[in-house]
Amino acid sequence: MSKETILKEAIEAVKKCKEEEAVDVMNRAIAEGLDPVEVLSEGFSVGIREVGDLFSRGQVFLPELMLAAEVMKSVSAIVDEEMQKSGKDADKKGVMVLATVEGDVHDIGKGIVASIIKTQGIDVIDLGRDVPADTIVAKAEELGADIIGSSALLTTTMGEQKKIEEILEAKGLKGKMKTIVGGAPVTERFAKRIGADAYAEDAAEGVEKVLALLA
Ligand code: B1M
Repeated sequence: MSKETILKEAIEAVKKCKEEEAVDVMNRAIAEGLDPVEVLSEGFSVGIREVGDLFSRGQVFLPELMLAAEVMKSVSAIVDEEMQKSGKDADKKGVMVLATVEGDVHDIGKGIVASIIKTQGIDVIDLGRDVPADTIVAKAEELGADIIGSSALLTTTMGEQKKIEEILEAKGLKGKMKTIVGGAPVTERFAKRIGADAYAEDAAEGVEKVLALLA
């Protein structure tokens, strides 16, 4: 089966909230030697964003959005498993604390970022979602983290990423502990404005930027 067909099936499975179908598509993609991260980002993620657009136009409602998110969680779990198999022998390069900021429960993208960064020999401590900025910094300090990564999916929660920078500044940790920000409404310009050390548009770029920060 061609990659295009698999990607189309992936998009449809999320849009129709068909969990079993989605898992089957992902397993077939892996069996056929396709890159699961590519299938996730060019297939399933496109599907969930389309559901989000329909939601913002009032054409689907919150329960469907939540069901589609559950489908994403199931396929992301398969990708995570695959990633950990391929990355288990990587040398340890650093410690990263990662979280979705306070007020925000969107954690699918952050989960994908965590799965991929882990494969590079980076210890990723995922604090979950809706995590206050001071908790993120305190945990990073406690664990001696090299990098703090934060994800924000709502325009109303992006300000929490700025708060992280402010706390680091107040504690004299700015520059010593590096920061990377991401999430759909976040931009390179916003990252620069708040003083973050790096911005990544997607998980693949996230890996590149994190490795560059550690180097
Ligand atoms: Co909501 N939501 N949601 N939602 N949701 C959005 C974000 C929205 C754009 C939908 C829309 O209206 N079109 C909109 C935000 C509008 C805005 O702020 N301007 C929205 C809204 C309004 C809401 C609620 C307020 C709805 C309501 O209750 N009325 C509510 C808020 C809850 C809260 O957080 N307090 C809400 C709730 C939910 C669900 C719970 C139903 C569910 C989330 C489930 C979950 O995550 N566990 C959900 C979903 C699924 C979405 C959409 C449809 C999809 C998000 C997603 O998973 N994308 C989203 C629409 C959209 O984004 N276009 C939407 C797929 C994922 C792979 O991509 O997360 O962007 P993404 O991650 C990417 C990159 O951004 C990047 O890499 C990832 C992988 O490539 N990245 C990083 C992300 N973090 C990074 C960190 C990095 C580096 C890269 O370094 C640290």
